[in-house]
Amino acid sequence: MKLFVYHTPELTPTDQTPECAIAVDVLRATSTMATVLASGGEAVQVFSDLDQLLEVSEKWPAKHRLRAGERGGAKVAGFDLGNSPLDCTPELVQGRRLFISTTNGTRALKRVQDAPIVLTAALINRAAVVQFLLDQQPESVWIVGSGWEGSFSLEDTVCAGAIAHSILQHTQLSPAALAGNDEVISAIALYSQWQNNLLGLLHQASHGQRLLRLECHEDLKYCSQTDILDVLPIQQEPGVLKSQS
Ligand code: 3SL
Repeated sequence: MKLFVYHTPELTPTDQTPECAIAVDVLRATSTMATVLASGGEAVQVFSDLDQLLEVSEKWPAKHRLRAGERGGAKVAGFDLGNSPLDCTPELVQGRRLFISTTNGTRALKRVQDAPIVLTAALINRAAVVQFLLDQQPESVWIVGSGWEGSFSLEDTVCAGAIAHSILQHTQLSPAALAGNDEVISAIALYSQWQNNLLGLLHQASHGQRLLRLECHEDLKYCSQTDILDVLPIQQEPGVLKSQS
């Protein structure tokens, strides 16, 4: 297995596709997706465009759908939810499909949706993702951070590092043997430095600070936890993720 880390969707090569692509948006899209599926949501369907989301979800029975829209960290007017994982309780999401569009996270997923295997990862479901990689041994794996409007995000790269670090712990591989690019080594270094204070790192992150200004402190706390959900969001058809059982 060769692992590649890309800090943003824009940095991924346009002339190649990996066997397995993993989209990461710790704050907060992929944390929300993992939470919805762990809470019994039927599926998560992602859209870059809000109008398209409304059009497609309109064809779905109202009692079986939830519409989540986020722009600039805030809930889009008229949608059921914004992008807080804490709103996705089993009572609310059980048996329903979440139609979601967020500023960066859904864009990252769209960028890699043609890969044969597409997963989403966050710190909260890191162990499930690592277990899948260890079991399936895909030849090439891209971890793609969502970043923020084209630039690097600490929280996505630390999650990439958490995944790589855990793979190294479970295998005999050396960092150099696992790494397909230098970003993997730097992501491992970032995680190694902050692994005991991930909440502290999210407080340093520019998007973490944006969310704190929006009074989302509890979201940061929740998203900074590792391995609390045993759920693997895996793409079933382009843009539709379900939990692999
Ligand atoms: O950019 C995104 O996709 C979001 O996850 C942003 S936010 O955390 O909902 O503000």
